[in-house]
Amino acid sequence: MKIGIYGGTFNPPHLGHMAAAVSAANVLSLDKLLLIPAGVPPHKTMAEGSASNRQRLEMTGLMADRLGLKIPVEVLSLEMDREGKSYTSMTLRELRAIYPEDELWLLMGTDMFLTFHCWYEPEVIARLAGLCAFGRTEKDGEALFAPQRDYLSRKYGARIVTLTLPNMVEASSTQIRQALAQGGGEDYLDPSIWGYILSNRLYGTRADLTQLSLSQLRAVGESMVRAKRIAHIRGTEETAAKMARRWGADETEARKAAILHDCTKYFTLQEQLSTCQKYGILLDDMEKTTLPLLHSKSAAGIARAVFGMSDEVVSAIFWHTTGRADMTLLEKILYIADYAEPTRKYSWAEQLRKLIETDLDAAVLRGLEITIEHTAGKGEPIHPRTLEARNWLLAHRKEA
Ligand code: DGI
Ligand code: FE
Ligand code: FE
Repeated sequence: MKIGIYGGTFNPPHLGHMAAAVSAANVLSLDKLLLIPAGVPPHKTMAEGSASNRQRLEMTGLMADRLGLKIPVEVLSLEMDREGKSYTSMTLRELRAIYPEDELWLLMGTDMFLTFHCWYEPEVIARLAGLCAFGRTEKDGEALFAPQRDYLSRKYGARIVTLTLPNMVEASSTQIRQALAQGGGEDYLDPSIWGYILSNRLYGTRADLTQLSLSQLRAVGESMVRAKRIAHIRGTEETAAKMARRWGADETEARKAAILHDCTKYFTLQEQLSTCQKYGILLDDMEKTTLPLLHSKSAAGIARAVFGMSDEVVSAIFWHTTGRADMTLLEKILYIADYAEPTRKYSWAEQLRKLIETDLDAAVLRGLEITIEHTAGKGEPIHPRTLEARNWLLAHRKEA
């Protein structure tokens, strides 16, 4: 197995790191990638708003998920956990013990590559791993790399691969932190990592979470979920926005409801229950034990208490999984945008996409029926609110 090892302070991880990791994984045909945030001495983390080790670890976890690689990408805390001085040669010795048979490749930027011979125990590093250096800009091409490559391979017998990443974002974490403190920086960051920084008020960002712009709210919401759910959430937002224009609801409110509707989807049962308790949301017995039903409740609690959403938005999120009798316009829009959005590939989704343009109640009714069939098909109990929602529409909806 070929294993890439990418260390850094990741303070914060930015698009340059991500482009480098993806290119190296492809060029080297890696089977696995390890991301290793460096330990930072405590005195260096004292600056106000600086990220803690745990926060850098979490941001690196977001980066791992957002790379979109097909291979496993793991985040290791071994350097952060180490007491005292920490050297790459120590890390490689530990990894060699875990992976005795595998081919290790150490990924590094130009600066690191050019000073490699000054590191602690370069001969140990070169014996345990191949070196993969990537130029940050077109400028650090062959002219810079070639002499060092010859020197290191002669002196240490190092195996070396160098690559230049064209069109790569040229930015350093230091510059990005400065930009963040002045209200910018998002152009250099994956949206989820920008959202994580805003919601944790890192690097002097000082966001008021109840007053976020739509793009900030979107980023913060995305930072709470896995990469694979983001397309669904964006699709739901655009569908809800279109429906709001079509049916006369407030488009911004529809967008906010959609952005947050699944933000707690990956909470564990315990996290769902404690979030609901924290925000005073009462649950019935079925909800307490049915994980898929809980995320709408916990997300509504967070939408209200953390993000200061209006009652209309909170209620749309609260009812988006089961629906209820006599739903508001915004509740209907979110309920059915969730099913009709473009990434839903079921055959019924195409039918719903037509219905949401012509007959809103018929679309919601169809969505409820699909849920009931689907849930019954899995042998799971159907929530009473779902049945009430359907029955209410059967009794009250005006035929189009
Ligand atoms: O969160 P999404 O996947 O985007 O969609 P959603 O919030 O509508 O959740 C769908 C899940 O909820 C799906 O696994 C089915 C489940 N669900 C919806 N209504 C009911 C239900 N599960 C039970 N047991 N009873 C229901 O009435
Ligand atoms: Fe949902
Ligand atoms: Fe959803």
